[in-house]
Amino acid sequence: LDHPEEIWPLVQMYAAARKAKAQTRGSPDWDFCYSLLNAVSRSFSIVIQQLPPQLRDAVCIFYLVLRALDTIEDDMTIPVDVKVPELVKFHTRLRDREWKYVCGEKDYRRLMLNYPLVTQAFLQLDSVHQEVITDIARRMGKGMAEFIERDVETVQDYDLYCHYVAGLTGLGLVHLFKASRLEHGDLPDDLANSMGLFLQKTNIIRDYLEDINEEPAPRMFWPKEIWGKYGRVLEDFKDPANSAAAVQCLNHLVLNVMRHAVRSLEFLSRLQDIQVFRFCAIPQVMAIGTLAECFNNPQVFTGVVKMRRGETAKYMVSINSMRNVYLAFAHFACIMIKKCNGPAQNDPHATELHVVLNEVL
Ligand code: RWZ
Repeated sequence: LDHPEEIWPLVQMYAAARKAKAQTRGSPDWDFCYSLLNAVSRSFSIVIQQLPPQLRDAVCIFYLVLRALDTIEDDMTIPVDVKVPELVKFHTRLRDREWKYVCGEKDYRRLMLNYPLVTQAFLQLDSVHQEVITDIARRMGKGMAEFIERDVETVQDYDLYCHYVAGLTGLGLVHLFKASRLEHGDLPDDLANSMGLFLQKTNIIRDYLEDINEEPAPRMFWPKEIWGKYGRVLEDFKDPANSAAAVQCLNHLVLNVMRHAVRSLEFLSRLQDIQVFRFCAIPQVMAIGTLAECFNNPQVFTGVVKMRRGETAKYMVSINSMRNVYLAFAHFACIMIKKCNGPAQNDPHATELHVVLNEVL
């Protein structure tokens, strides 16, 4: 811990996670699903587990199903002519109790090895929930397959790829919320998509170094239409000699993702159920916090940039109302504005960034 006062939010957070864990059924399928969710994504596990029971199970399985699809997409040892049909057919495997496709590494491999337990849990969900998950897996698999065969080049490609891998998740979640009768309002696809894009693009920006060093081959999602203005090849940004250009490119991508912030806030403001609201809002606040850390920060090209653990915990417990979300967004927008007026004042897009940041103040 960086500071002793950071311990209290952490204590509360872990106490909540333990309590939620104790609520699992003691059946091998559901216990496996929740423990794997916990291993794969600690922060999603916490926000998923605070959902009302009828929705919690569906979202847990939705996450693991998409994570399995993602594991196939990410495994660069699978030949393209095997991977593409596997992604396209993935949705047809969801009802097959025997199906598994062992690939990926570490916890992801454990997910794929034990996939029949996910299927067993999936088949216990309400049929409406099963249909939503199947429909999204079908569209996502098809979209991923499209981008196995071509690269993300233009900003339009970037938005489309992120729509497939994250925006569709937002659309699916809205269907699950409505099917569970927790949300009744108007939640248009475009707003749900923006919420997904805000998270996905933030991860793509933050994970530059991890992705470019990926073995056996890197897979990059930074659009050439943007990075091409700052370098000849993406690898060049790793070289400290190109730090100035790399940071300008990074700032351009931050500007690009911040254009989704207003629609993401609009989406959150339309939610009615407090637990659904927290589930959606916490990751959005973490994302803008991560963007504020990454903005104008050359460390993105040399290591991992993350929010401090205590800060994460603080937001996990404090996001209880739209007012707190606006305050958190304004706080992180201010941090970026200060960087614009100080160290990043010569950035080519400082003016445009000011405009989008002012929209969330
Ligand atoms: C059902 C809450 C694993 C999420 C999608 C499923 C598969 C995209 C990877 C998400 C935050 C990183 C998790 C942006 C959404 N492939 N990106 C629920 C899932 C960011 C989450 C992860 C996306 C996703």
